[in-house]
Amino acid sequence: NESRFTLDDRLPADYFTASLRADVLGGLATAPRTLPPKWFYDKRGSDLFEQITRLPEYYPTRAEQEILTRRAPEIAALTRAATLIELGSGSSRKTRLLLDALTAGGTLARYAPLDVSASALEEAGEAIVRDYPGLRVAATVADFEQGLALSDEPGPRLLAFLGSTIGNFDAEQRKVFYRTLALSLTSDDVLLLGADLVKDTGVLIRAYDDATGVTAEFNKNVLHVLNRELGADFEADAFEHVAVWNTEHERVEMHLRSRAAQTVKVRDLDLSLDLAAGEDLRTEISCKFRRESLTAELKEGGFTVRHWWTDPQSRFALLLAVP
Ligand code: AVJ
Repeated sequence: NESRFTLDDRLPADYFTASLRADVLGGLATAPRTLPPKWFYDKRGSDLFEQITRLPEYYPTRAEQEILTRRAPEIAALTRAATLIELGSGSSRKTRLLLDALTAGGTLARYAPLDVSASALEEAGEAIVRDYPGLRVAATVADFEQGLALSDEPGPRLLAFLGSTIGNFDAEQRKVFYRTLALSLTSDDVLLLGADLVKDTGVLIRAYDDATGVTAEFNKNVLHVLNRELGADFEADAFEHVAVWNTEHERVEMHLRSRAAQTVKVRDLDLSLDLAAGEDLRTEISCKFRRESLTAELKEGGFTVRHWWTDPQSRFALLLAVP
């Protein structure tokens, strides 16, 4: 099994501290205060996200799974992929639906997950090697925002970017992302993209503000990350978890709202933040999509949408696009 699993760590040794510092200085030091969502996902944050995917209010994971369950055989037949590349693979639970269909189709030789978390890749990779005899797992620890190096994977390659993680990017970041991706793929490769769709605002807000408060814990987890990694002194209880629908940009935003005027110190950055009562830190954007505009932005980014599938309730879309 060992020999079928490789892990290539492409992150520079100081990646976590260096980029976290840059993000905090660039995002938190001045208003409007923002933090990129990637810092939620330490061990505890990843566990909380797993819990979120099982919440009754958080429909995206289940909706995407419904589509994948139904369409995986078609995706395997259409792509005949030799390599499945997955960006931001995390626990790889939904991936198994694709792996099952692609191994049944007899084309798949390699699974290449890419994630910033080495531990998530190790855990998922080892389980997959165990459960799929004959499959090679070539995992890469990398931040796909820094570009992709997909060079030596056998084709045709199916590149999966699931879970509507694309929604964490604003329109400008998505444009750069599509173009970078289009340049790394060849004409027999395909992109499989999961995207959450615009729907009733109440349904959207509840998905990000659940009754049991798991999402609030997840949101506040980023404060624990900053306390631990940068010696900050955030008090989680001094902030309120807020989910907001941004009508102009058609996105849900998660904010942490300062309950009172307070000063927070970030020791390792020599930074002192004066927060007003009611002032928000924006910790995540989760863009919601429409078929026409998503198809158009992909086109502009170098991709033609070939298939568009939704769950029966049209909450979520899975699409196949070619460069
Ligand atoms: C993993 C980024 C797709 O935006 O829905 C879940 C993360 N945040 N609940 C999303 C998340 C709050 C999730 N993504």
